[in-house]
Amino acid sequence: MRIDVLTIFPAYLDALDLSLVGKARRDGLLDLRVHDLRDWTTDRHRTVDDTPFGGGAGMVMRPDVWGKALDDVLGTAPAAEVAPAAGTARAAGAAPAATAPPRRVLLVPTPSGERFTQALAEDLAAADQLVLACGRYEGIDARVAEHYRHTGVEVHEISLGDYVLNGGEVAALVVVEAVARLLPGVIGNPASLVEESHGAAGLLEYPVYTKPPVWAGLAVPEVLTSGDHGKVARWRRDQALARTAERRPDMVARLDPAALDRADRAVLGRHGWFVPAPAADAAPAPVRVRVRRGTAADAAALAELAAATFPLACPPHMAEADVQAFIAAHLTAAHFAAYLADDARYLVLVADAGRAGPVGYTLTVLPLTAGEEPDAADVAAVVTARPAAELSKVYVRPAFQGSGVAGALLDATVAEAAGRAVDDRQLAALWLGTNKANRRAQRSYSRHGFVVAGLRRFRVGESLEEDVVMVRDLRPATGPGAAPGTAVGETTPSR
Ligand code: JDH
Repeated sequence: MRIDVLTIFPAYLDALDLSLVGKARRDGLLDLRVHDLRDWTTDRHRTVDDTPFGGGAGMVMRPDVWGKALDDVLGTAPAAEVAPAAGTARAAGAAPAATAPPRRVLLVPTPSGERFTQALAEDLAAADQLVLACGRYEGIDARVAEHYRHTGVEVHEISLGDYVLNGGEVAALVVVEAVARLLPGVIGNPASLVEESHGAAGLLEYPVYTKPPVWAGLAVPEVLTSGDHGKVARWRRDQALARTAERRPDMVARLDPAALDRADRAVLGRHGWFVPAPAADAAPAPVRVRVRRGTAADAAALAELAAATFPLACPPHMAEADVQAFIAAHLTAAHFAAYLADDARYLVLVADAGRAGPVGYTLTVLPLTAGEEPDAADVAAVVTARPAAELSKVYVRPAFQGSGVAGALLDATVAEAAGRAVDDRQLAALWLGTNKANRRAQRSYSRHGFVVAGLRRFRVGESLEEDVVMVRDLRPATGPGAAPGTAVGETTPSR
């Protein structure tokens, strides 16, 4: 590959004699030529800039100087087109030449360019010639890029990122280094390139470690010295997912859910990212969902969510009229406004998907005094810990059922409830009633520390329903047999 760099500061690119790029040049894999733009000036002061038309601060680089320089290095000088070299003109009807014309690309770094990415570097690595036009001052007269585009040259105005540099030279260094390492023979061990492109696609890299095994009091994570390759691979993927979730939400939102297994989804869920079920109109992508306390402003949206979700959770024998009557009697915006206004009695947590609005909520009914009985006598009989609060509703929009949002809501509700006191007594238990036939719900609650305590019977319209009562102990566990979800027994950092 040939790369030409045009600049008024050729010495800026001296670094390209070093390291991998320097070796590629010496090995003849890369023909890199750095030119002084002033060599194409004709005046005594070797002027490359002038004042901006329309006024404003600073100076702009003249297009005429750039035009002469670029025509020379691109080989697009008008004379070459009018008079092709003897013997190159093709007779009419002759077969096209077997070799494609060389692909020449003009790259113009500018703060207003398209982001320079690995994808563009990979594309550029297949070109025959790159020409980098490094501007200074306020940049290059806009007609330069326009003219070469019209001439049929492939032109990319590129930017390294959203910060302001003084000129295009640093971008030229970046482009040369990013492209050169992709050229065949430049990297000694091409396996690392293969790993790069087939590794955890779309994720940040996992952290890496070497000797000594303990440094500055910090131990290398034990799994890396365990010799268990399966565990190492899973740990590295967990780390890559966690880092990406923490540092690059833009990358998480672009992940392909088809490439995410259960363990991946669990890691993302712990960082607040959930994959909804595919919708008719859109391929699913991970969505950021934050669990927060409800406010008065949530009343209407929660009522809508409850009305849309409640019927789906009802047993099939329940009459539609009974279902609708229940919604009208318990799940209107006015009901939610009342819950949200009374935070001594009700705890409302909302799973908030940002612009998509609430995708789930929990409603917990708190006792007002430590001795207060839970709402039904048969429940009081099975829930012996006091004071106890009732986890009355866990509603999740169908698209997010199975995504882990319910689990995140449950964890947050348990954590909030565990922090509550009634009459100066810590809440001791969270209980709930769930339909006896709904095994899936019961499994989900037991995964979050709820244990079956007994049964309760109640009416919905004409039908007699039976619920399983499950209880989650909120008292801090002691010792290694601690209940799941408590802080006790959680891993601590090695320092
Ligand atoms: C090429 C000259 C300096 C500085 C005007 C722009 C306010 C225009 N990622 C990148 N950042 N900067 C460059 C870059 C900078 C360059 C040149 C590339 C040639 N300059 C220059 C300031 C302005 N300024 C920002 N606005 C917010 C107005 C040019 C770059 C790359 N690649």
